[in-house]
Amino acid sequence: MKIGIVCYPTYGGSGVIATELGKALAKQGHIVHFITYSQPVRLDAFAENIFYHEVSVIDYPLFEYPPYELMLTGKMVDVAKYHQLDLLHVHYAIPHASAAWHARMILEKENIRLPFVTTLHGTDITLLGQDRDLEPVINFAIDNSDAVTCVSQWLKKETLKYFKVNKEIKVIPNFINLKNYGPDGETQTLRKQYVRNEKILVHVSNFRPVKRVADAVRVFELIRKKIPAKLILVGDGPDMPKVTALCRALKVCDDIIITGMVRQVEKLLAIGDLFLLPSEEESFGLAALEAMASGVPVIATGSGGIPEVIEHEVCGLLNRTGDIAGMAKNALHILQNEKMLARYRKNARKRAEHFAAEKILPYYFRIYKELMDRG
Ligand code: GMT
Repeated sequence: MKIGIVCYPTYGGSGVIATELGKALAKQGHIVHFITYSQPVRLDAFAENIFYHEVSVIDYPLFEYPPYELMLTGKMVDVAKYHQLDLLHVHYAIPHASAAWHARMILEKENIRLPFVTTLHGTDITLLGQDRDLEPVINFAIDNSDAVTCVSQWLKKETLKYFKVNKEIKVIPNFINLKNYGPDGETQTLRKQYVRNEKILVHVSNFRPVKRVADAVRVFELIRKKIPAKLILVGDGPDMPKVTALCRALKVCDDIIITGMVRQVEKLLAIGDLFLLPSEEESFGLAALEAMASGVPVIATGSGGIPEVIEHEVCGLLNRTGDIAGMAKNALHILQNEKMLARYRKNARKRAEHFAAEKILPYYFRIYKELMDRG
């Protein structure tokens, strides 16, 4: 098959999933064309059957807002025609599914068939979907996709709550390449660079308000009052100034390591004892799954699709959003008992196995085949 993949290429779970999916398809011998505005961050491996097409946006003085969606549509049409794509898989309804629909219409006029699969990842539904002007556009894009998937049962329910869609939505949870996670020969050396005998807590995100990174800092402050500990904050984003100011105000800067964006997140996860995910809402929480695959239990909020990923009292503990004291108490409950920590670690890795790439990917491949067979 020749497949076009469209995603947000920057740091974020949807880009990671799209990229890993493309790499897995390429490994099976399919030809994969990524169409994005910059090279996806996890597209690190060279393969002769993976191609990357950059969408560049025209800079014309008349355009106060560059027409990205139209440029993307044009690029989809061009790649589909020239490389004879069999189908497109777009991640995010806006603008990707809308652009794919537009591209499909243009190609139809030339008797070229280009079906497309849309995967909903969360914020396109939960945040953008609440916008009155975008709602009909998202609704249309979902209903006019050839197949629609989403990453959790919770997200499917939310989609059906906010949109009047008739299209069947299949739930395909996110997946993980287990072999890329967990301690390796360098883990102990790396750990020693950060701590002596302190416990390590890790948080990874894009520091958007929905992630509530400030809560992670406050939870850490309470933990550190009881046990020696360090917090590693990985990532960057709009809330970074607020988070830095809070660290200073709480006088915990000496015990908080802010790494900024890191490509090899798995290296830092492997040295962690506990992962903090205090999000307001997560449709899935891929960062938690990455932690679990590394053998790191998770203290999280039980919001959105998180309970579908983290089994409460098995591989992590869940609290209400904003329950800082509760999250700190639960973290200490695990960290202060070595036997329990070891059990939670083991369970975390085991739970991650439910989401192993080789188990989940066939669901996507089946959808592709169905679309091809419909041809
Ligand atoms: O959470 C973000 O800010 C990024 C966003 C994305 O586009 O990657 O994440 C969404 O998709 C991920 C992959 O499916 C999910 O793991 C995240 O839970 C979801 N984020 C939210 O629902 C807030």
